[in-house]
Amino acid sequence: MVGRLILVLGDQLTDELSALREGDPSRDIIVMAEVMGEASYVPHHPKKIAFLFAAMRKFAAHLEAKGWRVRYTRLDDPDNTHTIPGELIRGAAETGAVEVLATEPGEFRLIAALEECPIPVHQFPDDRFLCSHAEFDQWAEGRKELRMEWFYREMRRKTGLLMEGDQPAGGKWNYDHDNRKPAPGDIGFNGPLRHRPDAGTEAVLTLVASRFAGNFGTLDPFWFATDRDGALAALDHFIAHALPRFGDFQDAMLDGNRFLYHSVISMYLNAGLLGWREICEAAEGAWRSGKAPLNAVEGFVRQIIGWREFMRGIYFRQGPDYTRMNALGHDRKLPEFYWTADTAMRCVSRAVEQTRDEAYAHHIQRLMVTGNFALLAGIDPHQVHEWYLAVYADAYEWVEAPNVIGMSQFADGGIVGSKPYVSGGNYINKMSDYCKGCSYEVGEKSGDKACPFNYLYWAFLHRHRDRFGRNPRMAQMYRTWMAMSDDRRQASLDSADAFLARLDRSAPV
Ligand code: FAD
Ligand code: DLZ
Ligand code: SF4
Repeated sequence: MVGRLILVLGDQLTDELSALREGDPSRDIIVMAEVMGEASYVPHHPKKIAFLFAAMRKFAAHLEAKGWRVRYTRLDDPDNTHTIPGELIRGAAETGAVEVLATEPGEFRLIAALEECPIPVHQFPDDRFLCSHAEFDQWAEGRKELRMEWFYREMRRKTGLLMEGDQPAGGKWNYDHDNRKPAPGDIGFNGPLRHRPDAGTEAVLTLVASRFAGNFGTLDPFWFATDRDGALAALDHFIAHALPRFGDFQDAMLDGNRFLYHSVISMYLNAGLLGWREICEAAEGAWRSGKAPLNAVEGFVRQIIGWREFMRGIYFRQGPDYTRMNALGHDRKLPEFYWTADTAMRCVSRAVEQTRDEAYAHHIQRLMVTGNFALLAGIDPHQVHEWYLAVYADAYEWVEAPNVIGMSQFADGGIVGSKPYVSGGNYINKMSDYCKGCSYEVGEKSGDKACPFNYLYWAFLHRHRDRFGRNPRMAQMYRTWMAMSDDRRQASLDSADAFLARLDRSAPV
C-alpha cells in the first residue's frame, strides 16, 4: 500500500508531534527539508539557521533509528526546490504518496502555503501547547479585555502547577512584587550551559558560514545544544544554578553579563527539543525540595504557561493581518544602527551587539531597550517586527509578533497590553549599568548631551495625548508632564524634534 508523507518542520523536532502520532512507520515516509524559502523569508541570524539545520539533521537520524523512513533534503542538494510545498511535491512524485500529514505550522504564511499545496495536506493541531486555539477562544469570548494574569490563573488551575488544592501555593498567584531588583554589581555566574559542536554541527556551521555570510550575526562561537539530550542538560543546569535567583534579577541588565539568571531555553522549547510541562515540573520540583524560592519559580512558570501560551492565543485569534497593525500610525524607517550597533546610545548599541553575537537578548533588553526606543522614535512596527523575527534564535511569528506588535510597539492598540511599555532613561539607569559608560547624560532632560530616551519619552506622550491622556494607568505620567513649566516642556519637544531629524537624515545619534 502506498504510504503518506509526514512533514516535520524545523521547529517541530519532537517525538510528541501530532503528525507523527497519526503516522505509521511501516508505510509512511517523513519529509524534512532545509530550504531557502524558510531560511530567507527574513534574513535570519546565522546562529538560528545553524541551530535549526543541525537539530533537524540529528532529529532525522533519531527518527531513522526508531524505524521511520526519512526523506531528508539538505540545503545543497542539487534537486532541492527550496520551498516546503516543492519538497512535498517532489517527495510525492518519488514515492507515489497522494496525501501529506502535517502539524499546523506556527506562522500563517506557511499554513496558507500548505493549504494551497496541490497535494492534500492534512494539518493536525499542534498540541505541544497547553492551550488549544478553541480553548483560548472560549476563554477570550465575551471579555472586554484580554489580560494575561486572568488567563494565567486558568492555566495554573488546569495544570495544577504550584497549586495547593484549589489555592495558589503560598497564597498568592503572582510574586512579582518580590522580583525585579536592580542590577547587582557582579553576579559571579556565567550563564547557560555551553556545548561544544560535534562533527555534524561543524559541517552545518561550514555550510551556514558559506551560504549566509551576508546576514546580520556572528556564527562563532556556537554553543547551542542541537539535540534533546543537550537541551535537557541545559535545562538541568539552569534549574540547579540560575533558577534560585531568576526572580530577583529578572529585569536587570549588566554590560558584562549577557544572560544573568535567565534560562536561555526559548530556542530549545520553541523548536521542540524541550516541552513546557517537563520544564515547569522541574522548576516546581526545585521549589518543593527547597532548592529555589517561590518568587523565582512562580515567576518562571508564569512566563511559560502564562505569557507564552497567552501570546500564542492572541496570534492565532487575531489572524494573518495582525503583523500589519499600526494603531499609533508610526512610519519612521528602522535605523541602520539596529544592524550595525553604531550609535552613541550605549544601552542600544550593547543590546544590538549582544543580539549580533548571541542571537539572544533577554526580555528586558528586547522590551525596554530596543523595543522602547523603536516605540518612542515612532518606527514602523512592521519593520520592527521583521527585525525581531530575523535576529533571535527563538523567533517564530506565533510568539514574536504578539510580543513585538502587541506588547512592545502597542501597534495592536491594546489587545496584548493595557498601556504602552515606554520609559525614559531613568528606568534603564536603575535596572542596568549601561548609563555609566554612555556619552549621553541620563540625568539631563533636554539638549545635546541629554539621554534621548528622556525627551523622546515626553514627546511620545505629548504626540499621543488624545489616545493615552485619559488612560488611568498613565494618569501619573501626564500629571508629571503637565506639571512642568512651558519652557521645560518645549525644550523636551525641541530636543526630540532635533534628534528625530538627525535620525531621518541618518546622521550619527
Ligand atoms: P527566561 O527569561 O528564562 O523565561 C523563561 C521562558 O519563558 C522563555 O524561555 C520563554 O519560553 C518564556 N517567555 C518569557 N517571556 C515570554 C513572552 N513574553 N512571550 C513568550 N514566552 C515568554 N520569545 C520567544 O520565544 N520568541 C520571540 O521571538 C520573542 N520575541 C520577543 C520580542 C520582544 C519585543 C519581547 C519584548 C519579547 C520577546 N520574546 C520572545 C519573549 C522573551 O523575551 C523571550 O522568550 C525570552 O527572552 C527568552 O529567553 P530565556 O529563554 O532566557 O527566557
Ligand atoms: C526558521 C527555519 C529555517 C531558518 N529554516 C527551515 C528549513 O530550512 N526547513 C524547515 O522545515 N524549517 C525551517 N525553519 C522553521 C520554519 O520557518 C518554521 O517551521 C515556520 O516559520 C513555522 O513556525
Ligand atoms: Fe541609554 Fe540614555 Fe543610559 Fe545612554 S544615558 S545608556 S542612551 S538610557
